[in-house]
Amino acid sequence: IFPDKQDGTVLERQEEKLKPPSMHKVVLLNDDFTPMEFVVMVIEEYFGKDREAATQIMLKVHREGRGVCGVYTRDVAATKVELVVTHARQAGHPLQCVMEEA
Ligand code: TYC
Repeated sequence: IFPDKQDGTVLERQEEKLKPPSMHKVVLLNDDFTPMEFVVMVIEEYFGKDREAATQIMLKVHREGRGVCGVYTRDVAATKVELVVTHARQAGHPLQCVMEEA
C-alpha cells in the first residue's frame, strides 16, 4: 500500500486490482509426417528440456495426440508458438503448436 499524504484511497484501490498474469500452456499436436527427431529437437531448443524429457514429451504427443511443453505468460507463450511454427514450416514439416489458457 502506498498511501497518499491526504488520502490513500486512489493508490490503494489500484494495488487491490492487480492480478497475477494469466498463464498459458503451449501444446504440441501430433501429425503423421513430422520426424520424431525434429520434434525432440524443437522441444529441447524452444522449451529448455533435456534430451530425455524432450523425448518423453514427443512420445506422449505421438501416442496421445497432444502434449504440454510448458506453461508461460500470454506473450511468452504466443512467441514460442510463432517461433516453433515458423521453424517447422521452414523445414517443410506440418507440426502444429498451439496455446491455451492454463
Ligand atoms: N507422429 C510423428 C511420426 O510418427 C511424430 C510426431 C510426434 C509428430 C509429435 C508430431 O508433435 C508431434 N513421425
